[in-house]
Amino acid sequence: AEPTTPAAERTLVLVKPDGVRRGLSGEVLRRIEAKGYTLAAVELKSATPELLAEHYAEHAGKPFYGPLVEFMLSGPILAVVAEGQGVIAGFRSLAGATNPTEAAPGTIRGDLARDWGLKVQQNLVHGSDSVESAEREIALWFPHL
Ligand code: RTP
Ligand code: MG
Repeated sequence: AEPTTPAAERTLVLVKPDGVRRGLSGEVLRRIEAKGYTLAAVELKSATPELLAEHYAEHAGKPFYGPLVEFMLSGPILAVVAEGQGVIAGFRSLAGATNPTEAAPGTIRGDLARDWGLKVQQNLVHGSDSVESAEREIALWFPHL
């Protein structure tokens, strides 16, 4: 029998307002495609408090939650569905550590983001952290997909 191909997964990537503002949307898309993943959907969006409350439900009550929501409302966001085998963990590797000062060179955050001394990490991108998160977040940001 033919070897079975692992199922392709999908993940939600967001280029956060700092990334869009700095003109880095194309650079993020370039890195996703250069790695060999496929773009299944790309749309420039404005978040709402309601959408962010659902998207960041796991962080409600944390000290950075208020500043995080304020930051995510500060400008347009590029929402992306990326597809490919292992893309959920693979994009997290491309993104690098949450804290841009600690993110390794070669990663999106390591190469392109820094600590600005603000109340929240402005770290350019979001990537879903599990299959369950990815399905939940894709349904939130792309209800028609
Ligand atoms: P993301 O969800 O955006 O892909 O990032 P992540 O998994 O690496 O980080 P997470 O723990 O889920 O935190 C969500 C976002 O909140 C901001 N944050 N700031 N102490 C801080 O200043 C702080 N901690 C978290 C970041 O924007 C982080 O990406
Ligand atoms: Mg997260």
